[in-house]
Amino acid sequence: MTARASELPEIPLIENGAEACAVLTETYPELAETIASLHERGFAIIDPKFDPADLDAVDAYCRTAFDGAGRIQDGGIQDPSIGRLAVHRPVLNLLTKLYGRRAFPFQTLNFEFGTQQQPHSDTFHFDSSPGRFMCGVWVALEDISPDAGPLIYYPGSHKLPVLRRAEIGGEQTYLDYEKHIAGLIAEHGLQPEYGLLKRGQALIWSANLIHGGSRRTNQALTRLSQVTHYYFEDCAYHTPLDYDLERGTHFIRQPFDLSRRKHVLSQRKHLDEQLSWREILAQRWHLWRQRPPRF
Ligand SMILES: O=C(O)CCC(=O)C(=O)O
Repeated sequence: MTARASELPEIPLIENGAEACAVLTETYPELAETIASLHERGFAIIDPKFDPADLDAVDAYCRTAFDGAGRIQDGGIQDPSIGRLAVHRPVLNLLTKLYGRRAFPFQTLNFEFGTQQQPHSDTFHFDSSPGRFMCGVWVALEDISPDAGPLIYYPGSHKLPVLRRAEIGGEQTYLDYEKHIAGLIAEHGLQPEYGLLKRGQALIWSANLIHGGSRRTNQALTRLSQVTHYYFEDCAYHTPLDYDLERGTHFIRQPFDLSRRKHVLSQRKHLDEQLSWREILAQRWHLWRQRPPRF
């Protein structure tokens, strides 16, 4: 989809109230279930019909490449099948329809075991202006056992306000953030659900959905999975965790679009504050040095 910047929605269509979702459902009746689930509950389980040969190839690559670490970031650089899952056209098309802006993948993570990661929202790691133009797609590379520490998520939590770094007390470290999220779960009585997906199924989560990795009750069980994080075109991209509290300035990202294999510049028009060119160049230099090699 190509649209003029002025025609792009300021709020993801899927997050813009019941009326926008009714229009989406009318336009794409075949997506009615996905639209309803993502809108109401903040996640949707889909079958993207990945090529089984790609699933086998990712599986085979990861089993040898984990090498004790159990986690591979941006593995598409070494293994094209990981990249192919990330740029799978039906997923890109679906996200583009649901959000109203072109979706692009900018990071992959592959896991061997359940992560047991504390509940969090991706908005604290990868935010955008306008807000909520980010989502994760979690792919099961094998049938997930309840004892393998499946993905845990809290339906409806995506509707909570996006937590700003300045709102978190204490030393404002990541630990304080996790405590704050645990407090929100208790305060709102949020009830968890678990991602017991079958191999090849995927779960889309909204940027603000609280999720993490549940406890592994059987340490021997693997939980092979790939998470791809997606942003959407023509936004400013930033990392709230690195927000400069003293100066009130964002840490601007320059994400690497895996589908077009190039960096995407943040659109400064979407930012309230004006960073000096010196700061922007320093941030770009920092990100350029971390850039993934071309694959
Ligand atoms: O796979 C998991 O257990 C959690 C992954 C996750 O939280 C993330 O990638 O944001």
